[in-house]
Amino acid sequence: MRRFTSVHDLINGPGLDVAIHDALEFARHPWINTEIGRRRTVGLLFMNPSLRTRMSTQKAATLMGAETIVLNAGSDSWTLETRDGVVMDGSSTEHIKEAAAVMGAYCDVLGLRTFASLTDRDADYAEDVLEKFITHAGVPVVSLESATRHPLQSFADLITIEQFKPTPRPKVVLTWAPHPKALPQAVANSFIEWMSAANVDLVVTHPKGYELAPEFVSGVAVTNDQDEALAGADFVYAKNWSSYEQYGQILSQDRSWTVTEDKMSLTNNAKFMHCLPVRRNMIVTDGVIDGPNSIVIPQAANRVVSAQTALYYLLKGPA
Ligand code: AN0
Ligand code: CP
Repeated sequence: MRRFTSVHDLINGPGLDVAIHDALEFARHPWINTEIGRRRTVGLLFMNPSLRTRMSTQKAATLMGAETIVLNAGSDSWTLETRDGVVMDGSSTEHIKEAAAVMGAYCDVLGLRTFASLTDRDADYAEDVLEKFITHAGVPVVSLESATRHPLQSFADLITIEQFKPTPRPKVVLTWAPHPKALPQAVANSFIEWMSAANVDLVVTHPKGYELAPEFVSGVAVTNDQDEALAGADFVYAKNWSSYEQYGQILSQDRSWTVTEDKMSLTNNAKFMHCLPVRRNMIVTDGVIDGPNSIVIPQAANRVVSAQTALYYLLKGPA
């Protein structure tokens, strides 16, 4: 595999079922393959903050025997320009083209985290920054969250659902929840994309105005009635996102969408999931996230597993 940027890289590569099988094997036996990364280097470039992605991807590389080099653009490396053809007379010191090529000269696999601009929808949905990075890196690239997707998160989410599902085809509900700042649609888009490829019954619910991009939701059950969506759910996945139509805007912070104990009582004793970081008592009440059905910590722990599986395929090379 040359890139891990969406579920399609697994579907067109090793196959999603094989990848889930391999991931569950890594979850049970983390040290099963310490040779594949030996004498190889994984470079991770962060253009945005991170706790989980940063630590879990480093940990995953260590489990495979690889070294890691981690850079935060703009603090421990130069500020990066990502637009083409601009006169670089502003605050950015280096272009992503040279940065990617140089990192590719030092490393065997590269990772990039870059959020959506939330101002230029066309550039965000063309994955302008990630695609430039891939073009110039010259080595396999793993997305550490891009403008429109977060594949390592969604893969970890799927692994978690596989581990906790009470029936072969569980009902999974993705619900929008309020947040004080404008967030990308990436986690929601990506979750929908992975769940659509998996053996689950997916329902998406959000207030009017928070419709996601047609390329992600076409054919998916979507309702503006959160209570109706939650009925009979086996998993409740909460996430905030800003508007796609009024791109990057916060249209509401309606707290009636917060996931509460009352909301959870509508479900089939559902497990609660969130990618973290989470705003308590905005997205979800303390009672739910601290309660016995919250699986946010095992979910976050599975970030090591998803990263390990993805790095395994990237280090293995084409096939
Ligand atoms: C980011 C987002 O919503 O995409 C990263 C989540 C993994 N969240 C925040 O910035 C709070
Ligand atoms: N879930 C997730 O990607 O978290 P970080 O932003 O902390 O990496």
